[in-house]
Amino acid sequence: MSEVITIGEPLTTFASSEPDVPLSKVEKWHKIMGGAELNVAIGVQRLGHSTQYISRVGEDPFGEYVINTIKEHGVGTKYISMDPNYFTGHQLKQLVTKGDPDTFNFRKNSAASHLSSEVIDNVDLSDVKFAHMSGIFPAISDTAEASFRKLYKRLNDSNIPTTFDPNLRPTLWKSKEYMIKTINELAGYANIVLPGVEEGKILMGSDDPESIADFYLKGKNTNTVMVKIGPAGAFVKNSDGESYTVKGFKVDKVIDTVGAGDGFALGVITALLEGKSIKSAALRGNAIGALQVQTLGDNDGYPDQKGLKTFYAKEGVSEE
Ligand code: KDG
Repeated sequence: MSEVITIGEPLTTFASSEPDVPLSKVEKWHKIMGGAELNVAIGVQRLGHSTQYISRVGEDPFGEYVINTIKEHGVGTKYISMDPNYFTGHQLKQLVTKGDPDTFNFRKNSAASHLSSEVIDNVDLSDVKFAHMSGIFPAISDTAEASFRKLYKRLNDSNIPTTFDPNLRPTLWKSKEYMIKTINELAGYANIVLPGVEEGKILMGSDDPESIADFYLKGKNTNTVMVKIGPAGAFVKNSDGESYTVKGFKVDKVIDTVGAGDGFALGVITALLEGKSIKSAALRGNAIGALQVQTLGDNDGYPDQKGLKTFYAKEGVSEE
């Protein structure tokens, strides 16, 4: 029995230990656990909600590391299999003093890219209250895209609420045109779409939050769009035409921006699971995004319920 389900590729990630060194020149690395959808599952679980993560890893030391780490975080591993024929996806990540880090992926022909759609038939959705879908998994192979679509269809047929984060990774897609067309189609199957302003520019040609929201509100199932506007917070618009901005939090020192968007998604999901308003969900998303950018790992900054309360008290804000 799990409240939240997601599908993705976990990444054994090697983060450089010195800032601003090109990846080819790095000599010392820290091993961390990454993967956007897994980050969401880890954060949801840390806030006290149960999760299942659908994936596939190789029968290799990275695969063992991934499964052990996922178990340590308490995320459900029932739908993670080990494949002896392919390797576990991995990534190099650069530490930077400014902006987003450079990354390099080793995931073409990875085990997750061979996650076949029959696996999806056996997923039990009976107790699932929320699903998180992101634009990374369908990018990694045609097989992954087919599995992703099958899961999405089952979620939609069962009326399970879904969030969709475009999570643009142009180097993983077969072409930019295919990426734009597919992401914009997939967004329409979600109830809540979570694009970033920069993604808006690529996906629909504007970085104006309201235009981005209006564009995604045309989606068949979409009733709410939350456009992430970086440190400024989030612009929210719903299908009744109501819109507002939920302000972000000031961060003194950004260590690494990776995982902030996933932090936003898990904040939204957990707040809604706890019966909070959409405005509070965006507030929690902003809070978790701000906490995450102050840490090095891809998911280390996500709080538990106590940490979240402490942060709100320090900032003088509360949820409704
Ligand atoms: O959103 C965070 C992810 O970017 C990171 O954990 C690694 O999944 C990853 C990716 O594809 O970049």
